[in-house]
Amino acid sequence: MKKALITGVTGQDGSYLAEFLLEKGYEVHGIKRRASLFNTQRVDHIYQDPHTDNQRFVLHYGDLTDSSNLTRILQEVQPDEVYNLGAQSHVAVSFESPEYTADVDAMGTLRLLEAIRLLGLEKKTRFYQASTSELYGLVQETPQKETTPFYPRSPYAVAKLYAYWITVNYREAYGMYACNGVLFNHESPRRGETFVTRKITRGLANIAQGLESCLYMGNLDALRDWGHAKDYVRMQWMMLQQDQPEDFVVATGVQYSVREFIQWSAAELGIELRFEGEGVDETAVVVSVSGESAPAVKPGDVVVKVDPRYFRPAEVETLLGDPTKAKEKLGWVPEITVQEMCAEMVQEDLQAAKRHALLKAHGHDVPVSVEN
Ligand code: NDP
Ligand code: GDR
Repeated sequence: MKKALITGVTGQDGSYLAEFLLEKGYEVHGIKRRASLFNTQRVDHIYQDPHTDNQRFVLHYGDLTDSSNLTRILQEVQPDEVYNLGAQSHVAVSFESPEYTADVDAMGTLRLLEAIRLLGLEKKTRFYQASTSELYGLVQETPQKETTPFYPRSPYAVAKLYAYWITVNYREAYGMYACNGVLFNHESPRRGETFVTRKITRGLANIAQGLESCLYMGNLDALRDWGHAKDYVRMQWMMLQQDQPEDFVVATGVQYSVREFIQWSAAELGIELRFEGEGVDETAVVVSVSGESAPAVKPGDVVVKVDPRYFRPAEVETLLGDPTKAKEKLGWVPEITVQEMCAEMVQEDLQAAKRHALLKAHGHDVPVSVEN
């Protein structure tokens, strides 16, 4: 039985990858951080009691800032494959916490690679690094492919640039099977609440149910190539099953704006929106409402406003990936369209908002967290 170790197992991708590898028959080990509240919601459904026989999903406490603990876990598990998905992954937050972001995202990658090497696992353990389209930043070529030059635009992207190159370096210097997946944005109902897609689907679902009144957004003109996390974790695994390690761009090859994602999400709730005004004065106004999903909304309501606090000190305006290499060499094609994904996310957030609204109607006024 193959063994995999996943850093960031409690995150969006970590949870889908753990499910995927369990289905493939792997023994899956994940590193979770100690937190004052439970932070395992995304993997609770696959949790296995350590007191049962044949446990195939095992969680270890650990942190990418602590090499002694990474070394101990690697020594204990002796994994065939390591997926380094753990990161301070929020671009805007990286401007607030640049040093921590570098420690986790850049140095954390080095700590893992070095631990593999020092333990003598460099010929046994295959390594996947969660690299990112943010490396392209101020884009030098469109669409972006494996050979496109990088121009990172945030402390997050600069940290990930180090991680990208240290992964290449360990491959070239020590013959490790180590590779980078340069993944474009990928989302799902499990996406963190403060990334733009989930902020939109959750915010509009809450507004539809009367739990919030307005969604405050940053740059509506940003263009992204969005895919579904389920499709993208499959590719993470495929990259570690080749004869030779290589880096791959993973993308859909289609881009849309944040404004379009807002329109689709509203439409899924039966709300037709019109964008009015320009720049910081731009708003989205309700034109009409149909169906049962949005009882709290009426024509003329302003449901989206721009708030400059969500602008970034340096923005990545446009990203569009070219997944040709992934298609031709690995036969990878995304199966879920961005519109299908958006509908799935809205429906899940709507169910949650309805439950919340029901509690509220019965006097249980649980506050809605709108921090973003
Ligand atoms: P999430 O933010 O959902 O998950 C990040 C994970 O990293 C969480 O499990 C988090 O733990 C963990 N983590 C954070 N800090 C540390 C630390 N100091 N030590 C150990 N673990 C830590 O990200 P995604 O699942 O969306 O992304 C997975 C990876 O892919 C990340 O590296 C991200 O940068 C990268 N990426 C993501 C893309 C996307 O569109 N989703 C695109 C390209 C790259 P906790 O749950 O406790 O917070
Ligand atoms: P990104 O994702 O920065 O691309 O990083 P995010 O969803 O945060 O932003 C995408 C674009 O939307 C614009 N935007 C807003 N973003 C947020 N979060 N909140 C807003 O209110 C808002 N309004 C507009 C942003 O300015 C940006 O242009 C994600 C992360 O998952 C990274 O870890 C990963 O590496 C990259 O995707 C690929």
